[in-house]
Amino acid sequence: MNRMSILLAALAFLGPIAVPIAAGEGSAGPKKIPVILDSDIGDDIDDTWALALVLRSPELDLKLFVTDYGKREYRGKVAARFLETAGRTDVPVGLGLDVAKGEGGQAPWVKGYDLAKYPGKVHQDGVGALIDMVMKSPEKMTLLCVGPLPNIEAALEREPRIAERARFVGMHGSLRKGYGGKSSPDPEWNVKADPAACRAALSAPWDITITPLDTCGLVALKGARYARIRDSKDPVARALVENYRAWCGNDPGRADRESSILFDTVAVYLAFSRENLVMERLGVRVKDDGITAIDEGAKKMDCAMEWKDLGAFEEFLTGRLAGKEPAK
Ligand SMILES: [Ca+2]
Repeated sequence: MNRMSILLAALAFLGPIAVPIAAGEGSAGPKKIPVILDSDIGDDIDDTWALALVLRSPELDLKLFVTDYGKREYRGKVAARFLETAGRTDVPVGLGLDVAKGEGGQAPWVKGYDLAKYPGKVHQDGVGALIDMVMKSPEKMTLLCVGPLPNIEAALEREPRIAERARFVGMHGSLRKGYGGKSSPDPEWNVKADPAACRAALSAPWDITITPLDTCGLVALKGARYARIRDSKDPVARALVENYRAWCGNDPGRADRESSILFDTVAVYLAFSRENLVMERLGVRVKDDGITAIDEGAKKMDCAMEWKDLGAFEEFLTGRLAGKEPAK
């Protein structure tokens, strides 16, 4: 062996140890995927689980968090305090469109938190920050959207070229199944809350991947899996459980037993993997009543329609969120 071949052999030997490997199909290799998370965090608790999963997924590089669907100060505080707890104040927080006022179930967790003191950047024009981030990114940006979509409609109007420079991954719709695995579709909340905005996002000329209720509506952690997260000492897991306890409000026992339905976590997973999912390429039309109809004449998108192994996904999610394995 000459010196070069010894070196190559050594690298080949060290490779799996020294180089982080991105897991799952759909990832291009060890390079991280740049993502912007557009979320209605602070209403249903699953957005907080989704943010935790983004922060605990080495495949993803969170570039910006943007609050969507109003309540911008409140949602901004939940995101900022969560990022601060996770040691990720490098992530800017953008405040999205002011389409609704108020707070939600996680208000006790941010009582007294001053958004102006967030050590990272806070953008008052979150839609503008999103557009800038997409337009200036050297690589195609992933817009990870887990709420109603007023920001995305506004961003497409202000700068249509974002559709050439980003792909859309979202938790939207209900195609063959409804809430709780029901055998007919429902108007899914993220669509029904603003059907016109959803139609704008799901007809823009970008690549689209969605998890409708057909798959995301079935994910919940119970028993030993949930207990690993509930009892974890990991700071992100602890912040997650604190938020969940606040959100459970007058049913505190629920946070001891099990998670709620974790819809949005499936969109995060789809940003880097499809391994456990059966994907179909379908035309999807957004109707005014919030129904998303399969329509071969409509814009085609990759839809996660069934689980190959839901248990394997729940185990994966638990491992990511519980942090280090507890000592046996
Ligand atoms: Ca959401």
